[in-house]
Amino acid sequence: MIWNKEAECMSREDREKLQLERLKETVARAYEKVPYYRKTFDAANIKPDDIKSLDDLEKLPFTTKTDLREAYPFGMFAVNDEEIIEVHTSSGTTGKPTVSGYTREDLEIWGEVMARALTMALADKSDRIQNCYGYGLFTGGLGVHYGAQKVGSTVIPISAGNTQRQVEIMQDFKTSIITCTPSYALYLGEVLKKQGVDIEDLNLKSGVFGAEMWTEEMRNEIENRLGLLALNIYGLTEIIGPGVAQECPQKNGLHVFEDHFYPEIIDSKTQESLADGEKGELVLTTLTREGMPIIRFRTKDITALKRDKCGCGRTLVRMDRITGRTDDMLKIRGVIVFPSQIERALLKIEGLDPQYQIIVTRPRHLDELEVQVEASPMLFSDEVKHVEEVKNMIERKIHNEIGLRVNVTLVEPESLPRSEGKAIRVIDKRKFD
Ligand code: DLL
Repeated sequence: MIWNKEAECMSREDREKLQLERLKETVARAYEKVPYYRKTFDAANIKPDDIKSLDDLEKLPFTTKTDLREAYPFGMFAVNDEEIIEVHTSSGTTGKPTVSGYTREDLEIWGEVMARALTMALADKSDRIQNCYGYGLFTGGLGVHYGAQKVGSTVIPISAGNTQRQVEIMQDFKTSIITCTPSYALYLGEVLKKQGVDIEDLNLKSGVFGAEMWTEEMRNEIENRLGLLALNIYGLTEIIGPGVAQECPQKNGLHVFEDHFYPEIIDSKTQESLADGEKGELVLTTLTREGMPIIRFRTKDITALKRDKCGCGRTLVRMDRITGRTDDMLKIRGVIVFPSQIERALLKIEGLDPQYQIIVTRPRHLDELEVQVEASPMLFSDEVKHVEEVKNMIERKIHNEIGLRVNVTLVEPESLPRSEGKAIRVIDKRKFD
């Protein structure tokens, strides 16, 4: 089943015509309504009328997460407040998040692309979709929700967490499609096994997993454990949320909904465009967004585009699964964490020499974050005398900063590796390549 055959299967020529038309409108509106774009276009000496072909997009300046943060909270909106009917933020827990604002039409489009994504993952009216992405400011929960309702499936808005309840609902409601992060899917599989649940007794058909990096090996594990077809969904708050791209059952890359989001791949060092098939940083431009048009957003996600024919019949360009980032952003249990946030927390602690190392592991399929800190004698003040107290205090400070629990290990002074160049602060033992 294809949700929107016309949009998903049109010829490349027709689609490019549509993209150009929409690009021109977007650029003109951004320039007219958003001071940030006016400023950057003027600085680059570009006027909206200079965009005459899709290749001209390259002339436009990039937009970064920092630019969006500087416009916090609503500086990137291109419409009056009255027209914005919903907001979401990126999933980091502290620091200024990036805000995304939606008009009624934007929510309509979000529902449309999510309906396409879910249909690609075999959803129809007869399905019960257990949506275990978090509801709230995170885009995962409501994004899937809008798409599921558009398709007409029954959405079970259970949100994240409470694994026991997830298992019960999955059994009692005969859930046929599950949506969550891939690491949570693996964990669910483990819990099912432990509880002796036979997957033959479940009704699972497919799963729509994303919001963090995962691998082919993880796909195999999830499919075996849950007895379903595991497909990859990609998206980001700044652009719309989930529903920028989705894998079809051919499992040969994620179809980008390019009539709404225009993808480019650049070399992140030279910022030059790369050809199809070449691996680089994904850059996205919204083509239909009203509330917050985004031009040439540097996602920092690494992938490549391919345009060869897909067996499913869709002509939408495909992107490879994300294999890395150009920065040090980590996603821990679906939440964005930058090592600098941990450093900031450590620097607030008196007497602490900020020699630290962050170790990310995935024991039993859920991310764990360990922070090793050198235990200098200075840390032990009159009030805190014991190792356990110091450890708890540091864990609390980090928790306040990033909103996640971490394990702090105090190690001998001067025992962490010193580096002569760039310090290696993060050891990510999860494998994504
Ligand atoms: O994670 C939106 C989403 C929700 C996508 C549910 C899929 C499912 P943010 O919290 O803003 O939005 O994080 C966006 O997450 O730039 C990638 O680095 C990473 N990411 C998202 N999907 C994937 C994926 C949501 N399928 C950031 N594979 C992005 C790898 C992903 N990384």
